[in-house]
Amino acid sequence: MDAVPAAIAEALRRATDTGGHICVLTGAGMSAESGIPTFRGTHDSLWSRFDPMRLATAEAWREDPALVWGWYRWRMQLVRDAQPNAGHRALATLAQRVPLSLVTQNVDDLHERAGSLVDAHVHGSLFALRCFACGRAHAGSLDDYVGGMQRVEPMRCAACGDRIRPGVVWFGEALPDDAWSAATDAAMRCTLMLVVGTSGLVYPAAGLPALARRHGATVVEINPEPTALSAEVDHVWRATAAHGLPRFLG
Ligand code: BV8
Ligand code: ZN
Repeated sequence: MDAVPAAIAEALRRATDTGGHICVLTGAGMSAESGIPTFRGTHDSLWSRFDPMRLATAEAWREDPALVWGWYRWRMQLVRDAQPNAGHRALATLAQRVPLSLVTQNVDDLHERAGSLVDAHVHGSLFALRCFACGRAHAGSLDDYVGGMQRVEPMRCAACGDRIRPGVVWFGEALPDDAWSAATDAAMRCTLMLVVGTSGLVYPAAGLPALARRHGATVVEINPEPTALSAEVDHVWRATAAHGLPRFLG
């Protein structure tokens, strides 16, 4: 799993030598080496008995907001305590050398804390809090969550009194227009797409590699495991984000 496979190194060289544009699509595997559990991997988390597919929904929020908010407060704490890994940092460095658009499905801020400019958070951001009812951004401080697995009563909106929710996209919710158009624009413009750490199961985001390919891009998957996308990419590198991405820097 050491050096970048020749065909992939060649695709990167070709893209950069011809003034091409690279689009990087990241998923939860990007943050795995920072200690953030992935959605579908082996959950080493307190919450493995809860299914994110069930909890990350407006229905779960309506049914038991304190349970869902407790889950998000736990995840926010995890991210706050985590550090960007060598993969996050490598992408920030790569973007200083070649034109690069960063599209992430992740709701953490580890790309930003590594110095990247994120062009699209297609599934929103953990820390962008807003009112569930009126949508008003919550600028106030966070509650006094002390960690661990517990129910936490959500804070209340200063304007309408409804509950404050995390600014993430739940299953069944539309992706933010601006993020989605930035993501599709980057996918259609790029000459090379690197798909890092995603199982390729969640749509419409999982359709971005096929969109890039239809517009002439070479698509490379960087993932230690096979995924739903593996059969439709040009090259596969069974490597992890923190091990593989720094090797793109030469
Ligand atoms: C939409 C935010 C329409 C929340 C997330 C029935 C009803 C309703 C909708 C649907 C339905 N059936 C299908 C759908 C569509 C649905 C969907 O795709 N479902 C799938 C699962 C079947 N999609 C939606 O609902 C989307 N919205 O369609 O709206 C609409 C349109 C107009 C108007 C109204 C509605 C919204 C989807 C967004 C859901 N929100 N996150 C939160 O975080 O709590 S998705 C969630 O999964 C995360 O964002 C995550 O990024 C995303 C995808 O998962 P991955 O990133 O791929 O992570 P995963 O754990 O799966 O895989 C990790 C990978 O990393 C693995 O491959 C592993 O091998 C690899 N890895 C591990 N370690 C490493 C590594 N790689 C590299 N290095 C390592 N070290
Ligand atoms: Zn409100």
